Amino acid sequence: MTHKLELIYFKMRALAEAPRLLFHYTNIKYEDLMSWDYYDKEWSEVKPNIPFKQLPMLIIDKKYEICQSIAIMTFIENLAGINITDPILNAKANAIMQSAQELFMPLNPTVNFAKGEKFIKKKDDMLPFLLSRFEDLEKILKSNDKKFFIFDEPRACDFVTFHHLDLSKMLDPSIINKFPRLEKFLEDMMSIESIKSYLDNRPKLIDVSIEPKLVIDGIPHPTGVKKT
Ligand SMILES: N[C@@H](CCC(=O)N[C@@H](CS)C(=O)NCC(=O)O)C(=O)O
Repeated sequence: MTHKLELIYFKMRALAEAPRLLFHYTNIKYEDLMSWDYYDKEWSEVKPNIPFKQLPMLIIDKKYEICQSIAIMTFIENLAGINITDPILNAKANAIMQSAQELFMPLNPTVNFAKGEKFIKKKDDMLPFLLSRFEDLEKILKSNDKKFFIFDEPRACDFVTFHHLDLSKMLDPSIINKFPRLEKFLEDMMSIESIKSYLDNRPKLIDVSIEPKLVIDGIPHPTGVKKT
């Protein structure tokens, strides 16, 4: 059965990225919409009526509103029929996905919004956590003989991890350089044609740490929750 799928988000490279990557990888059609384009209202007016008052949210068949990016990832995996059926591997994948997702704060807001001295301070403050979590992730990849975290083909946990590791390059490219197995993981993900094509065509995030903007249809827009 084909569903109408609408992914609602803002102008930032953050929690909608893994769902977008997984939609492209699984070749599931969806519409990508800014909150103000979907609701024709400012975010402050929309927010109180969203189930968990934050985005991304996936609207299914104009009827079901699914918040929480991890819930959206699990839904896409189920819809595509690539969910991990072995209970132990499934639990392992969930632990990886949640551990990668914990990198969200403060990595994503810093890369998307912080400027100047604040950017540098936030980067320095989060560095020990990033190094420790990257080390954990690298250890898991090294301990199995698979290309990705669970199988030789990526699953939801790989896309969530990919997003945060990839974003860390915009915080400081030298962090990931310390982890060759994670770099290989990024390379392997980026060499998948559907992923490469998504990455090549997505809005570019520019002027990070100065005045971050997303280049949408050739026009640079300040990152944020407001229509520009
Ligand atoms: N745990 C949630 C976090 C969602 C979240 O933090 N969304 C932010 C953008 S990345 C948001 O909606 N910010 C606007 C607001 O809180 O008003 C998820 O994984 O989806």
